[in-house]
Amino acid sequence: MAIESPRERRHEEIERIVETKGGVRPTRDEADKYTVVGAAERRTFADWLTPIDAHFVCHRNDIPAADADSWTVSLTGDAEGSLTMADLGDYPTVAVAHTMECAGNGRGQHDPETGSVQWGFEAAGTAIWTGVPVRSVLREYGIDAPDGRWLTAVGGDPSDAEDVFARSIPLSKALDDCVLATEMNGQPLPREHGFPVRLVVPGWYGVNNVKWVDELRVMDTMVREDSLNRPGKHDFWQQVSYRIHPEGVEPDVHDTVETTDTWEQIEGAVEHPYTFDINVMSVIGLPDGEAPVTPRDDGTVEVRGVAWAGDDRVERVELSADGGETWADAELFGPDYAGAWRLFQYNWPAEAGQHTLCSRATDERGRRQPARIGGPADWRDALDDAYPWNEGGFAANAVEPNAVTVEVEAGSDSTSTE
Ligand SMILES: Nc1nc2c(c(=O)[nH]1)N[C@H]1C(S)=C(S)[C@@H](COP(=O)(O)O)O[C@H]1N2
Ligand SMILES: [Mo]
Repeated sequence: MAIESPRERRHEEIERIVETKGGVRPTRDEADKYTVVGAAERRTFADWLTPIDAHFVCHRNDIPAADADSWTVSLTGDAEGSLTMADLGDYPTVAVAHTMECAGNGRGQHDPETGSVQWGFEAAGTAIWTGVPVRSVLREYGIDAPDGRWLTAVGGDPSDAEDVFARSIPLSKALDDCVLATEMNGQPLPREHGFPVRLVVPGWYGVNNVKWVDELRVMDTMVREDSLNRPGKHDFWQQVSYRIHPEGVEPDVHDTVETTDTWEQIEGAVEHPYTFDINVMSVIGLPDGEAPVTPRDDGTVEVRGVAWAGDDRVERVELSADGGETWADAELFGPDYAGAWRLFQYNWPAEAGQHTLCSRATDERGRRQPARIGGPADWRDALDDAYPWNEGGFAANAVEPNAVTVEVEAGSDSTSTE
């Protein structure tokens, strides 16, 4: 579909989103191609639920003019049918917690720069998504076992580059915990988040969570060129973009992969990894470095933040107040749902002066966030202490770039001992 002035329309859209939401701000998009806004404040990461107002937005095309009365989701491939929103409304709903993180989160920390959207850590948020389990719908159409197949979800957003927004996830994941969501945090799904219906894939990178779903196709393989019965190019978002690879490489196209654990792929299971299950990550929410902090009477400052690890549990979070030289264990607390982040808390014995606070999380498989991002020449050699610099700047989860500089003022106790 040709669009007359996508660039201007997108800028207007970004302004509109920033204005109505209030808790987000635009992020630098080097190529000027995406509608992107991220959490405006670090303190967003000190609470478990991200209000819609502060939840980031990321998409490539214009938001489709969707009318819930006429919107349909076609079922194709091994399942054949068509669902109106009223049909979808006949199924019982469930609510799932999901930490949405754009696979490009942290891209701005790549040196040299990779182009595209220069996210820091602001493209992550946790919401409660209400909708119909994918398994309830597919069962009606005779699909009740994965059998190694894939589910491809296609967005109804008009494409200005011929590339249909189509993403495939294993049918096993789809039948396990994915939902066709129509509500976000108890509110009707906002248009920029996928109205009238989006796929929610708990614990998996944002890109898998297709907004404005208008087709669900059950297939033996991931989406490839010509997989779909519609015009346009089909495989860009699955097989080309959102792949992790060194500079100047064209990722090879796969029908299927042995593991959808992104970190296992990065460690070598797949030559040019796909961005599926989210890598272990953490962000400090408070103190946010915006103003000096004063220790409490006991001499400590509360450090609070969030840590997540996709399908895996967060095992441990450590805090450093000296830029990563020494570490102490933080305490995990609060809601504990598969696919969503955990809160962490640390009572920091804070001395007056300036400090560099870092957090690092470890998942249940013992995989810990790397300290920094490597250089373009290193690729997988960077692993162990550095995240592999990759051409698209995907799935980075390094510790040091997310440090927060905090000024601690002398507390009442320390003044009295002077
Ligand atoms: N149809 C469609 N779905 C999409 C996208 C898109 O461009 N088109 N962007 C994806 C990407 S890259 C991300 S990070 C998430 C962001 O979801 P949010 O805007 O609700 O936070 O939506 C995903 N779903
Ligand atoms: Mo994304």
